[in-house]
Amino acid sequence: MVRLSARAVYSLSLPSQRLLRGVLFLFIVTALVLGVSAAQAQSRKGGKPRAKGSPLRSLSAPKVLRKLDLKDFGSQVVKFGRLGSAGALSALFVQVNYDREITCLTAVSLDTSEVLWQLGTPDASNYKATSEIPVQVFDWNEDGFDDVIFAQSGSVAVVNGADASRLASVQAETPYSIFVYETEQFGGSAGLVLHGRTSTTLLGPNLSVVWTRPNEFSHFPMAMDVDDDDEPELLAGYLLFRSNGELIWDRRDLGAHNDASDFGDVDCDGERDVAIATSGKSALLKRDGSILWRGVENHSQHITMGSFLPGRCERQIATIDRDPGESGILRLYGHRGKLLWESRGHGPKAMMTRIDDWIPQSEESLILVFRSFTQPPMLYDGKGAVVGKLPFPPAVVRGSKGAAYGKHYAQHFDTDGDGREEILLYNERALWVYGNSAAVVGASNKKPSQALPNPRIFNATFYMGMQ
Ligand SMILES: [Ca+2]
Ligand SMILES: [Ca+2]
Ligand SMILES: [Ca+2]
Ligand SMILES: [Ca+2]
Repeated sequence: MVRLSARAVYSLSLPSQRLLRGVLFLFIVTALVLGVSAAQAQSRKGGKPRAKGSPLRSLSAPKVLRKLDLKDFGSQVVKFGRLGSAGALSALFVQVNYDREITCLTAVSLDTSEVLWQLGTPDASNYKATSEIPVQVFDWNEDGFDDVIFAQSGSVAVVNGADASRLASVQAETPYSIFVYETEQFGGSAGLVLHGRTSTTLLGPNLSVVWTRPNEFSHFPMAMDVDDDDEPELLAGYLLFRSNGELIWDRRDLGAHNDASDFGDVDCDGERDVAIATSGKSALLKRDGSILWRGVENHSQHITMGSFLPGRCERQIATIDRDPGESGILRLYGHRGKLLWESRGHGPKAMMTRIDDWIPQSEESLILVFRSFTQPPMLYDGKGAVVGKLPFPPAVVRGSKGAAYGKHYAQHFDTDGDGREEILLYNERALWVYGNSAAVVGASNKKPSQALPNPRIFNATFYMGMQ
């Protein structure tokens, strides 16, 4: 490179100095432009690990598709499905009182914002939820449109999703959570699991009790076929049951309680594995219940497995740690339990979920971290880089001093059938739908995995991160 000393420059005439400075300026600008372009090209090829805070990838930038204002029926508990007489893609807003009793259900079309029906009396002060609420949206009577299953006033009821007319109900103690169990034992119809604080009960399609077992507190069951016989077993807390109620294994030694769980073949040995956030150190189990490895968390709250590092048969495991001192730590582990990276400071109430179909024609999963009070929801890739920031505005919400991101929540599925997931964010004031701003180029080579009906949506839980 040519070097010019300051003395040599100032020995030139004034017009020559200006000319030289202009040439230098153009040189620097050109070099910067070429450098950024080369870095972006390298980033797109994925050949170089991106540092945290590197430019967002052009294929993953989120944009707002629409926004719904929630008037007096807003809630922090929202379920999704096809409701109303035409089966419109809808949100069901669930208001509860301080005793976790459901006080109002409001079905709203996501396309038109029209209120399709309302059951109960809306009250804007009943927006709050601090735990699971026993309600799900699922096609219980198998007519092709979703219905609403919920516990209220000592009974479990099913109302027709078309008009909220009652289809069935049975007396039952209010469970902590309701789970739709797609077991084969009822000739193709689903059963309902009432998961309580002291027991787990399976109801048949006619809402009669099939079996009930004592259990300890946990948030939400999960169905998984551990032995590949096409009949899913039921993980309820730390107990794994066959669909007939027979106990397969008991891992109550793992920790306080099962906060969240996920399953899939992490180590690519052909057998599904079970990941559990234990309120302590995360655990990955073989399907026989034996421990493969434990994580490093103080309070593992959310856990999910995915192809965050695409192109490998093995999968990785992401967790959120509610560490009391270092609250809100996002971690990613390799399939053998090696800690790959961690990201701190997401806040004490941070949540996380896996997004599978965001980047077009890609098998790459991303991690959505949300409910941080200090920043909008972010999409992370498997190398710990932020690859998308949701344009979610801080808002003055009830209970917050001034504008903050607050206790917003997230859900995600393919709302328009283009094979890509949309992300839905909501607080008690409004619901936003976000899509990927990148254009779809060519036909998708993927089978849409996130369209409705989707077991992850009809078995949605407050304690996300799981299947
Ligand atoms: Ca139905
Ligand atoms: Ca099975
Ligand atoms: Ca395995
Ligand atoms: Ca879509």
